[in-house]
Amino acid sequence: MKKAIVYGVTGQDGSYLSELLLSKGYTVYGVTRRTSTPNTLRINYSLTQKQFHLTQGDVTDSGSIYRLLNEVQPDEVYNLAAQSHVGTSFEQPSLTWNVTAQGCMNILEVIRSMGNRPRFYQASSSEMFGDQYSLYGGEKYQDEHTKFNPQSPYGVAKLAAHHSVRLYRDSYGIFACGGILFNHESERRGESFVTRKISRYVSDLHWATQAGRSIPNLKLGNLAAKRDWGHAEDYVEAMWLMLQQEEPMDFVIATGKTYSIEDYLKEAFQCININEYTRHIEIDEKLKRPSEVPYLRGLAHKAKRRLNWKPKIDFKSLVKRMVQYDIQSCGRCNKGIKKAQ
Ligand code: NAP
Ligand code: G4F
Repeated sequence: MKKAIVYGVTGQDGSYLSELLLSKGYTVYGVTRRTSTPNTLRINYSLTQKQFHLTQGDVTDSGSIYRLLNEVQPDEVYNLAAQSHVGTSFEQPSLTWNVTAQGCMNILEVIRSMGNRPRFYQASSSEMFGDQYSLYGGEKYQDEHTKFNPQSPYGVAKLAAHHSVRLYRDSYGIFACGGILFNHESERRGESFVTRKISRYVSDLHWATQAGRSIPNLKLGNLAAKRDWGHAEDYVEAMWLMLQQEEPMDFVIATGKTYSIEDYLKEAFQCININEYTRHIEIDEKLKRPSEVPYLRGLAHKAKRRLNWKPKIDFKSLVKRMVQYDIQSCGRCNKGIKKAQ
């Protein structure tokens, strides 16, 4: 039976990946930071499984990484830990660097020192491609050969980590892969990311309308940016597949289709039969970033060819799933409040 360590287990991807690994018979060691109150909501299912162990640690603390990896002697290590919010990275660049770039290097260094070296997955990001307009002057897809041009402290930190993975693979023969994943969302997406912010608002609006109430408009930043959005459940499968190959290498994981924030808004509001969504939206200049990534569209041909991977959930189904989930969970919560009263 294989053993895997998952850094960032309490996050969106960490929770889906743990479930996938458990379903494949792995023993999973999920690493979580010390928090003053529990933040294990997303891993409630994994916590009920005998083969799942939750352990405390932090990617900025090399000693804790050293002890855990040497004690567990895992077959695979997945580094999903990051300060993953691009907007926040402009406000907290040093923290973003320490966690997102240095954290990856810390794990690689421990792996380098080990006798039985585990395979390593690094959560690289399409944010590393950054602004492709200024490079190519138009809308162009991105793949493993595209030049990187990051536009945020987050993108810069992810690129440093990505290059570290390549360097340690080439220099020391470590089995390390960088999965360049394009945006992927889900019912478990953090609430400050744009898709979940919108699905939660649509749900609130639905229930407020049912109750004959109105709610304040939704404040958003740049609506013109385009993203290649997939579902996280599909994407964690690609992470696992990368570590099952004979040779370590990097892969782009994407749907190949791109949509603007406006497209997402339209689709989400249509789920509650509202076509005129603009009267519910307000542009807040403070939510616009000092530098933006205007266009992302990935081509995952290599992943299709070598991993036999392709996404199953398309854009429309993704939006519908997110909105319906929020409406249903908010509905349960409303009923709960009524009962308590
Ligand atoms: P997420 O929900 O924000 O999860 C990030 C995880 O990292 C959380 O479990 C967080 O713990 C943990 N973490 C933060 N700082 C840490 C530290 N110092 N030590 C240990 N753990 C720490 O992100 P996600 O959407 O699941 O994404 C997973 C990874 O893929 C991230 O590295 C992200 O940058 C990258 N990525 C994501 C996407 C996407 O579209 N989702 C695309 C490309 C790449 P807490 O719960 O305690 O905060
Ligand atoms: O949802 P977002 O914050 O995701 P972003 O910046 O694309 O980053 C996500 O995907 C990356 C992969 O490309 C990951 F590496 C990263 O960890 C993260 O998961 O913003 C998407 C777009 C941006 O153009 C942003 O400017 O939506 C725009 N936006 C407009 N209004 C907003 C808002 N973004 C957020 N978060 N909040 C808004 O109110």
